[in-house]
Amino acid sequence: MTNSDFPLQRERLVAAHERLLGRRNEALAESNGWFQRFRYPVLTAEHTPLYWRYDFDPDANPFLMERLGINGVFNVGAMEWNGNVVLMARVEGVDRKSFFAVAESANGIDGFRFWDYPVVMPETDDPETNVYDMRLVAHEDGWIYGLFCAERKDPAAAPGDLSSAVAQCGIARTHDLKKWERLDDLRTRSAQQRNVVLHPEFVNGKYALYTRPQDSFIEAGRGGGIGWGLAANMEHAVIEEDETIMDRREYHTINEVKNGLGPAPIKTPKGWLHLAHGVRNTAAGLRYVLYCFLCDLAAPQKVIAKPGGYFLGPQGEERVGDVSNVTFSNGWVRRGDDALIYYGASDTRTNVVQTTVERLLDYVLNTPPDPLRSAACVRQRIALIEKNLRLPGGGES
Ligand code: BGC
Ligand code: BMA
Repeated sequence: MTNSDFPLQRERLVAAHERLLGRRNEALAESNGWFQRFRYPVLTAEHTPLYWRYDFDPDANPFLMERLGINGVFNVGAMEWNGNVVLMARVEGVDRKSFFAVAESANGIDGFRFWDYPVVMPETDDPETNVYDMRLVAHEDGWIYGLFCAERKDPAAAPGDLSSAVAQCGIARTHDLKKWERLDDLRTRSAQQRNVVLHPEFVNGKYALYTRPQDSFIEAGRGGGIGWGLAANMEHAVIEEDETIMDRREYHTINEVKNGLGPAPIKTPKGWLHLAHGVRNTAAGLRYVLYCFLCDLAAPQKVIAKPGGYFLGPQGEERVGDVSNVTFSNGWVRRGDDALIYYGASDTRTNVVQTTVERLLDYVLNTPPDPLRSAACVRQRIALIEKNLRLPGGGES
């Protein structure tokens, strides 16, 4: 059968896609001074090239239908690239498998376009089923590393259990973000690893890795939080010792159930600035929020400042998606004093907030820590209230 409307339908499709890619983003009114939110996501499933999804051959596809749908684009790694911003997106097909693809923009706030092809990531001898959440790091050894979660069905799963999985840290490196050399998966003493991040500098001549030891696929179990360990090389990366837990999970906080590092830290004169995610349980399921902390420049595993509570949580439309109530970040970019923070909202789309390193430092250094008990929180707030009420005009005029 033939479809005489095919050319017109195709034209409309392309025009609508171009309108989406060309849409300027709009800064939303600021709320708390920590960052600036924007009206539109920077990447969604609809941003992926049409030729990744449709078959444009009128004979083979007279109805001009999608042949390979995309479910979501979220949890992006990020870096500067020839003066532009590139995002290493987790693109998830409607078949639930994720893959990586690079999208580039001049200002990092709108105008993101995917490169022609997704990343062809080589497999190891033990091929994983799914890959996701890549952290991109330009290491001082001269390579760009991509560390990501490589997930395989748990070989020990009981017959009929088709959900139990083993998460490990996949490692690959590149010079051009196109041709990737796959290295061995990271080996640690922990049964599971997700959210592993490479520190951008050598530490005592070794590669330093932020880890997240877990007993099982979903439960942290004895895994106490964000870990830290050293590896002699990246070709066959092994953390021989038990990882040091540098940021612990705590009862009745935003990271009670689990936590994990976001992107690699930003180096500032006052310390290594970190963004992480914390997960707590609720009657409506897990809630993922982002939080910040600062580490010692000379001893990057030592936390020196940690504000209480979350820095950024899902809000409005962001709250709803494939996995609702989730903000997750594995990518940010420093451009001069500006910082662009990318985050996946509810495992569906990618959003950005803009701030400055100066603001982030002020935030981490001057936001009081979590006092861990209601009564102590009230004392903390009263100290602020009293201080303000002593100011001329009660602090409000
Ligand atoms: C999903 C991840 C998720 C993990 C734990 C994986 O199968 O792809 O997005 O973080 O399960 O829930
Ligand atoms: C995880 C992450 C993310 C995801 C989140 C919520 O454990 O690794 O991929 O955004 O769960 O599903």
